[in-house]
Order: sequence, then structure tokens, then C-alpha cells
Amino acid sequence: MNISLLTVVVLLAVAPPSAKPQTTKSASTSNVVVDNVATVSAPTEGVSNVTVADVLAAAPAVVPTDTVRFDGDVVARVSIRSAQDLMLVNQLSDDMWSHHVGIGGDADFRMSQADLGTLDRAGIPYRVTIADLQNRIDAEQTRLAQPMEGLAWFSDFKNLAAVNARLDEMVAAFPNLVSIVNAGTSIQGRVIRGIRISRYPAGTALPAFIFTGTMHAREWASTMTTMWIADQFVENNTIDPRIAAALDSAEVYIFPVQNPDGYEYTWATGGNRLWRKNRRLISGTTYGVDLNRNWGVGWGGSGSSGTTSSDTYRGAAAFSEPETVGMRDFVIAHPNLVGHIDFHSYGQLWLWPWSYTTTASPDQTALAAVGNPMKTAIAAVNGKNYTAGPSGSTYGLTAGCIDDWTYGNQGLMSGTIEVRDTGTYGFVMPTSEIIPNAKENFAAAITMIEKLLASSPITITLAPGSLVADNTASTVEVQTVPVVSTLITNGVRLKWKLDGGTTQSAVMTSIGSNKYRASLPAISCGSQLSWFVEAETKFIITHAPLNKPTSFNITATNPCGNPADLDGSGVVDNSDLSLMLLDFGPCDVVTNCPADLDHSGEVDPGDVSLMLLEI
Ligand code: 0X9
Ligand code: ZN
Repeated sequence: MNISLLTVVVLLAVAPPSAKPQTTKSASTSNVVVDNVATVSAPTEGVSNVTVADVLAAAPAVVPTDTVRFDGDVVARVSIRSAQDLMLVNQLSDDMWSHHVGIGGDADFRMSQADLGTLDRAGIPYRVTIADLQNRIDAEQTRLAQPMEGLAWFSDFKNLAAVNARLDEMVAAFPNLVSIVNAGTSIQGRVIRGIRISRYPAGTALPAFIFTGTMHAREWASTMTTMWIADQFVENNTIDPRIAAALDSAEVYIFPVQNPDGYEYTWATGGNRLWRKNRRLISGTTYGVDLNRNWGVGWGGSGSSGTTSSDTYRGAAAFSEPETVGMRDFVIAHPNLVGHIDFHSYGQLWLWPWSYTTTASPDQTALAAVGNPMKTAIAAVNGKNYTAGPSGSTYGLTAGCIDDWTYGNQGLMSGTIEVRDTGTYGFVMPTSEIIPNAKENFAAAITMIEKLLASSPITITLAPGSLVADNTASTVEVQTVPVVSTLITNGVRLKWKLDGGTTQSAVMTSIGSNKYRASLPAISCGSQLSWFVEAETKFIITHAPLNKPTSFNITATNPCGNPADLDGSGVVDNSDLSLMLLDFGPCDVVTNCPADLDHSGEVDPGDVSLMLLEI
């Protein structure tokens, strides 16, 4: 519930001791600040007696003077018609907001009012999308300085401490489902924290998915998106049937902030709301490597910069940064990962590999088979039509990105979602967008999971029952029609364990019509065999039964001579009964416990009853 504006006014009248006095500069712009807040701020709805202007006029300036300011700057959407246009715009602006630029396309740049005159003189078409950038940042700062107690967590953007506290709360509330994981530490020593969401103990062989955010510090909407996805998986783990089914078969890892130093810097007193890179000190006053240009697939290519001051500076080498090393090593340490989405803002785009080249990936068909339904799922939530396709040809070249690496190096289905919006607000988004944006992107995440888990559904068409004849092999036949990507060679396999021993495997032979056949070995009387079938496609191994470590169990008991003939004399008689009585008590291994006729795990009166029937 929103706190009332009257409360806000009262709270503002008693300025917190840390608030700095209003500066001349911010005072002189206060009218414009107010105009802006009326358009971007939600919590004022329905209040008529006190205006936003009143509140802000009473508010002490919360933006300290040493914070980087953008007074007079605008964001303009510029038509790039030629390489000359691009060169000129790059000279004017060192801050491209939409990092895709192709000749013949539009791109958003932050620049000064004076730069617009230069564009005019050069005849370069543009449209100002944000005329009051600093006012919006000031309004956001003012809003965030208000007390948040009693407000829902997703009612406003949250800083790193609040994100971390929320992750800890999830663990505390659902200790059997959620645990903290980490992916190393940032260059300033902050832990890159995430959560594991799983119903199963760590190390269980399950397909896993990873959702990452905030590699670019200023992209606050990506932080809220990944936190929302975490929240949904945790809070609704049994209530929402789609989430429940996903967590029955898979585990989920979420890292909401991959660039904790940069994120902190966008929130900090003395920081910069529009910071993008990490916070490596390169030299003098030059800071930062673009972590999404620092990965090892395509590193150094087009769409990355070797200039240290550039916002797309790729670093001295691939994986030169502790943040990318930490995430890389986390992914390598989890070879069960099969799907990954890296969330960024903004643009409403869903981009899958490759991003370093326009050449089609060898798995384009499979990527699109998962990617297109994700786009449809996003649109189904609020009607937002995200542009989807291979990144290089859809967005423009960007080299050294995380998703090219998780796909290209680790074989995951992966991609980047640029969440809302399309430039009306850009990085300084109103709070009213947080939840609608998060919901449509949650739909993308759950759809990716569902599509991959159903990548190659296996139907068992012939199988032994739970009791089989001893010393006789049994036949298993399955049908699988891959819907996401093709099966790898020898990808359909029958697997089994005899009496809890090591897992054995046989490639199932194709018998036409998408059917496959293999034999389970003959087993001797009293032995137990557990079996399942797996079908391996490019991104995931699917199983029958289900995508989790379960199996079918069969036992060989019948015919088996007669299991009650314990001494093998050919008749069931009193000497067999004597042997049984000697063995009374628990038994661990079925084969060592032949007197346990009913396989209850112990020799007991139930077994005596069975034997008496045979005597
Ligand atoms: O430039 C980037 O890293 C991303 N855009 S952003 O405005 N958030 O900075 C786009 C990455 C697109 N490339 C991949 N799909 N990797
Ligand atoms: Zn980004």
C-alpha cells in the first residue's frame, strides 16, 4: 500500500540528518523536476489536496553535489544513414543508450542541447526522446529517498543491500527450496550472489537453468526482472502448476546482479546513475570494463572497443575481470545447465546467438524453436511484441557477450532479453512499469524451461512389467519425436542398474517411425533391475520417466524354480522353513536375503505365510 502524500510531507519536513541542504543548482531546476515527476511517478495517484509540486518543493535535495549530473543533457533517437553520420554522432556522444547501431537504423544517444544544433547543421535526422534527463534522475532520487516501509517489495527499484536482504529472506522462508550460491567476487570485493531453487539435494542430476541480470549497472529494470523471477519460483513453487512442474524436473539458478560494484555506484552518493561498466580503475580517472564485451567467444570483435574510456571497452583480454571469471567458473562448475537468459534493458528485444557475427548459428532452427514460443509468451501477458531473432542480424554485432559464451562454449540454449521499454523512459523507468515488465519476462523464462524440458518427449511403447521371467532378456521400445532440436547420434539410450550397482547403458536401435528398441539383460531369480530411457538433443537430455532421477523397477521372481525352495531340494518342505526361521530379521540386499519372499526388506511372518502356501 502506498503511503499517503501527507505522510510524505510530514516526513520531509523533518529532514533526515544525512540529507544535504538544497543546492542552488537543483533549486533553480525545481519547477522542471516537478513537471517531470508528474509524468513518471506512480505513487501520487488519487491524491488531490496535496500536489507533487508541493511535496518536491518541500523536499531537501537528495542528490549530492559530487554526484555526476547530466543537467542540460537530452536523449535523442538519431537516424544513422551513413558511416559519416555514425562518426559524427560518436564524436558528439560518449553514451549510446541503445547499443545497437547499424547503418540505416536508429539509435539513442545522450548528448547536450548544443550537440543537437550540430546534428541540425549536419542535416542528420533525430527526435528528442528524453528532454529532461537530469530532472528524471532527480525525481527518481527524491522518490527513492522516501521511506519504503509498508510498501510491496516490487513497488520501487531496490539497491544492492535490499536485493541481498531479499535473497536471504527467501532462504529463511523456504530453507528446503532456496539456498545462496555465489559466483566469486567483484573487483571491489563484493560477492556476486545468487540463489539456487531446487526441491532436490545439491548434486542431484537434474537439468538446470540460469537467469542473470544487471551486468550493466544502470539497467535497473533487469535487476527487478530477475528478482521477480526468483520471487515467483520461490513463493509460488507449489501454487502455480507450471512452476511446480518445472521444479519437479529441473533446478533454477538466479543471479540478479552480476556487476555489484557498478550497480552500487549507480545508487551511491557521489556515484553516477548512468554508469554501465564494472569499476576497475584503469588509469587516472578512467574506470571500467564492459563486462558484456569481456567473454571468451568472439572476444575483441565488432561492437566492442579497445579504448579504455569507451562504454564498450572489452578489457585487456577475455576474462580479464573477476566478475566474468566468477560467472564463467560458476557455469563451468554446473555442467547440468541447459538454458540461460541474460536480462538487460532496454529495447524490448529477445536475442539469441550469435551476437558476434551475423552468420547463422548451426543451431538456429533449435534456438528459434525455443525462442519463437518465448516471444509469443511475452506478448500473451501484456501485448508487448518483443523483436526476436539472432542477435547479430537482429540487433547488430556485439562481441564478447555472455550468451555467446554460454551457448558457444558450454552448449546452453541462451540469449539476451532487453526488457522494457523502447526509449520513452530508457534506464530511468517509472515504477508503474516494474511489475508488468517483470511478468512478461517471467513468461519468457518459464516458457524456455518448458520448451527445453519437453525437447524430446519419450513415449514407452513396449516395456516389461514389474515381474519378469528369470534368465530371460526383456525388450524395451520407445518413440520420441524431437520438437526442439534433433537427436544427437546414438542419442536414444536405455540405461539400467542391477541390484543398485553401477549404471549401464545401451544405445537403442532405430526401428523406423521414430521408434527405438533395445534389450534389458536377463536377470536371475530375486534380482532387481531399475531402468529408464534417455534421449539426448543439442541442449538437453530428456528422460522417461520424467526429467528427474526416477526409474522403472523390475524384479525377476517367476518362474524361478520355486523361490520358497530355499535349499534347492526340488520340494518346499520343513527344512526350507527351518532355513527361513534362521534368517528372521532385516536384510539389506535382496540377493543376499532369499528368504525374504515378499521383498519387504526383512524376513518375517509374511514370508512364512507365503512359504506355507507352497509346502
Ligand atoms: O550491448 C549490450 O551488451 C546489450 N545491449 S545494452 O543496451 N543492454 O547494453 C546487447 C547485447 C546483445 N548481444 C547479445 N545478445 N549478446
Ligand atoms: Zn545491458
